[in-house]
Amino acid sequence: MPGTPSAAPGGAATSTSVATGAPNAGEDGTDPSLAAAPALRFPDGFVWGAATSAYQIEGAAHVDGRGQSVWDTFCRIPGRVRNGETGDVAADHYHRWADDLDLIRELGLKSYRFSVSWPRVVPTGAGPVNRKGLDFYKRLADGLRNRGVTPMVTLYHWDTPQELQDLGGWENRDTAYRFAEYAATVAQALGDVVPNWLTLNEPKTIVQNGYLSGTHAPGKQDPGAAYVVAHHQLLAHGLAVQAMRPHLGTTGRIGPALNLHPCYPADDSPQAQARTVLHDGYENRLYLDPILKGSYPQDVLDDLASYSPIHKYILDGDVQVINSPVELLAVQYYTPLYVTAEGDTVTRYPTTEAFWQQIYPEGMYDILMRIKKDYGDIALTITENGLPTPDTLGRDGRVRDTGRISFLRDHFAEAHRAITDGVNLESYHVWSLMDNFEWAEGYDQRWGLVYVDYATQRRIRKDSADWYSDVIRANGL
Ligand code: IFM
Repeated sequence: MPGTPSAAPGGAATSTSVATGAPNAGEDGTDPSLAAAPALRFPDGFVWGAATSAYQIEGAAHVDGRGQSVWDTFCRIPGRVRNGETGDVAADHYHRWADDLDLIRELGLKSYRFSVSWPRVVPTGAGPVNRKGLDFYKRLADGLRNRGVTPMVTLYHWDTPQELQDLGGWENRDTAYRFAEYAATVAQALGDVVPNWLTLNEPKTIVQNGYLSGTHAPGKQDPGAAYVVAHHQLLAHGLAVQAMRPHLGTTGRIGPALNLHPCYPADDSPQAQARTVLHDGYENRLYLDPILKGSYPQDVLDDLASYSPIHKYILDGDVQVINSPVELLAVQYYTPLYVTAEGDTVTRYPTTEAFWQQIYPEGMYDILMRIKKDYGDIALTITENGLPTPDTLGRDGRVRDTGRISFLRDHFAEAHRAITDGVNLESYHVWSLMDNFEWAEGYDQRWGLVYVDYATQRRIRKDSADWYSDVIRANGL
């Protein structure tokens, strides 16, 4: 299984190193250098935003008819989530949504990416629609529009309804059809207010963390099944695109949200080079090729033949469905991967509190340029980029997350370089708007621009939030 990846977001962390740097934030948290004309100006109309997902912030797990998801189940298995934490309350966004939207407006965000909880809308995954659940997202989307913020909706951010999991989850082809029905329901309800739609968030993380390492729900370690799960998710993407289309008018755009990893050989040996090509196949081409080119990468299929029955699950016509036209590609960039002659991955750069994340901003440029080269000029949006930092609330009420400012500045600069070199990048969403439930890490890691004091649910803008507001106002850095 040479391509089996080792780095994926949200796994159990052991590393302690942090991002460093020398940000320019002044005493009041703003960046004086941005008051003048920015050195790196983004194109007019470039859209700045931030992202969250339902299970990570909403809480209200047992409210208004929400069904159970695989994460509700997983969190209750002893030892699976740090400190035994759950998303039951999280940042209580379900109840605090209006204040949170005010905060979004105050920060000056132009786009806000949130996810819809499948079990909140279809509690059993296949049965009747829960009107109260759907109404919550309608309020959210309308509330954003009323505040001048463009909503971007992700339909699946890992919260598979438990009842579907009991029937096999993504191992069961039927789940792809149920997802398409649910996607159509949401598109019908919100299609008039939401212009940008993402089907699945990081299908690769479900494969790697959910079915290879088992560090995420549903917590399996079954390489054979893992790639059946990959295919059924991709099929679900294509079926959803087709099912949603009639509800989105002429302006609604749809795409997948893929976490892409630029892969580099760890040394100059031909073996490392060859392993890197295959690793790239597992990390990137396995998802990009069927969606954007209408074919699975042959080298990955050949490699899979020895340990996964995926071939038997790819039925006639599936790849054409997966290849249904999309208008957007959402890219989530966190880390590069360095591949050895043995096919392992090694760490080259400082990591963050997330052990799998090496700080390498140039990787952002490389992955964007590579998409342009291999997949053309489809509109690109960065839907996630960020890092956890060891944020604490000071006595003065400030959270001085200088590492986050440095990190974002360097990554924004690489995005700017890619735009300058012709990449069709239209927007950038920082992960995350606020601190939240970081899956197997529970609440230990803080990824937000906004600090959440979980004891009181008070929101406090970190220095990075003020700095980001300045960037947005200047449309550059
Ligand atoms: O928090 C996650 C998010 O849910 C998906 N992408 C990676 C983030 C950081 O691990």
